[in-house]
Amino acid sequence: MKSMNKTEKRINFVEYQKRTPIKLPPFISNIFAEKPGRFKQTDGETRFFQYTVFLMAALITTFPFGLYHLIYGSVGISISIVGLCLFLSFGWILLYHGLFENLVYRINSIIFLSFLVYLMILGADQNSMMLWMYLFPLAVFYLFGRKEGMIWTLLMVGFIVVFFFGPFDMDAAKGYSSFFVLRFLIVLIIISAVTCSFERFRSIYKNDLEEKNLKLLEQIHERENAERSLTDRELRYEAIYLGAIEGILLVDNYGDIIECNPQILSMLGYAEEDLIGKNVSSLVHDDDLKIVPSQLDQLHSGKTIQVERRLQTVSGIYLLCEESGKRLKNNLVILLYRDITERKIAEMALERANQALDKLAHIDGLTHVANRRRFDKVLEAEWVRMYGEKKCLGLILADVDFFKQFNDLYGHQIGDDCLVSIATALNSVIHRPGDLVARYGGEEFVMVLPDTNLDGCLRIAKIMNEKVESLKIEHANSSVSPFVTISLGVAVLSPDKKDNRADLIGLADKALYRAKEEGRNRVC
Ligand code: GH3
Ligand code: MG
Ligand code: MG
Repeated sequence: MKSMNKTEKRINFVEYQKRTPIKLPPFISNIFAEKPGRFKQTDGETRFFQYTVFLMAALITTFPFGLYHLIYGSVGISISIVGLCLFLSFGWILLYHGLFENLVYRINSIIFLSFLVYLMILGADQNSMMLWMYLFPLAVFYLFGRKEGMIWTLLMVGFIVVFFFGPFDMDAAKGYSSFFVLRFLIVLIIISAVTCSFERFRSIYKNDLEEKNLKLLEQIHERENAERSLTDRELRYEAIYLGAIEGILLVDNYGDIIECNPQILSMLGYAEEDLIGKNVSSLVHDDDLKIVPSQLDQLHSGKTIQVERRLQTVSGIYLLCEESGKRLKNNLVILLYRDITERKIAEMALERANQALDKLAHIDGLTHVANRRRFDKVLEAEWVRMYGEKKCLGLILADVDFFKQFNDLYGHQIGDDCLVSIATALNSVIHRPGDLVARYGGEEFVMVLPDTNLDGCLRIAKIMNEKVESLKIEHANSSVSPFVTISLGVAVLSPDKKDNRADLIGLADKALYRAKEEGRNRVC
């Protein structure tokens, strides 16, 4: 088998120790154990304060006593007393650095108890009388320590009682008078009471102080939070203000500009110092101010506004802007300007396109009079209007005579030109805004004549008939005239229902049919 080398052996020993630590009896191991919380009846800070008080008291009462012995009495006593003082001071240094706290307190307890025993054995001579004084600060110290201190103090009291009044009849005890012992016990009790109440007062005061501290900390924390959120908000506002695509003006009661953002400067071309102090109305086009005067009064009354404004740039040209505003605190008004010039141009182009589209949708492509679709709409609207106004609505249907033959003879192109000429002629006859000429289909036209009685309609139809013939468009294949002619059917109705306008078309169609039957180129 391979033998272990030195390091391995040492490691094994450490391992062994870890597994089986040296077991001491509990009352010994407890003394050396660094158990946190054994003295936790008061906190470390208080105990340190107690120890300091005790040390001061001990040094004041015992140290001079030790020096006295060094000069006049026994060297042994003086060395032990001075040594004890040094030991106490050393303990204080350890506590000051937070070292071996429990050990220091516990060794002290043992030493003082032994001292007490030693004192008893010394008997009642003058020296030991002085050493008794030493026990007072000890009591003070332990009573500060509350529960644990109480135990030690009771032990001490018990020891004294047994020593003096017990059944042992010890020689050492005989030297003290009962008065001295009683006096000692009474002083001990008084000191206990005083220190206990002092400690209580101290803890109340401390709690109060801690509470105040806590409140103060909370206030500081709240203030810090508020400040942080304020700076956050300021940053956000700044970001909005600087990064906005709108030009922003901050104006006062009179409309004088007191603040502006970079966007408005680049929109108008002004330098900041030139814009600040100007009145906002001086930037707006005069005509716009005439249409919508300055909104400041409205804004100050708390309303929000939105108007279109032309703003003059530094070079004199105008930007079309959308102005919106709102009153802020401190009588200030924020005005936002969005440049809508391009949007407006696009809108206008769109409107024009829409109008063109609308025209296309309602105009006949060949003759440029209204188309069938428009006719339907107008007829519907006028029918309802006449129904409401209890007036009559006239309708004329016109059809080109022998147009098939015209096409056959002259060709469709000439036919189309002929239709355009007829449409223009028909259109030239009507003058009232409500009248309409529309291409009904093929070579048929229709005229809507609101608020026109039968006589009026017949007269217009007659004029149309004559006007077309007077165009003198040659038609060699017509059997009624050497020129192109039209036949017209007239109908007039006073609408009695809202939706029976088809009757009117039917009547006009019948009249047109009769005109054709009766020989064409006429009005029926
Ligand atoms: P009438 O009405 O007198 O009875 O005879 P007509 O020859 O006009 O008869 P019909 O209504 O049957 O003929 C319509 C003709 O109109 C048919 C077609 O050749 C011609 N027409 C219809 N629409 C157009 C058009 O847009 N352009 C041209 N050039 N001709 C058209
Ligand atoms: Mg026809
Ligand atoms: Mg015809």
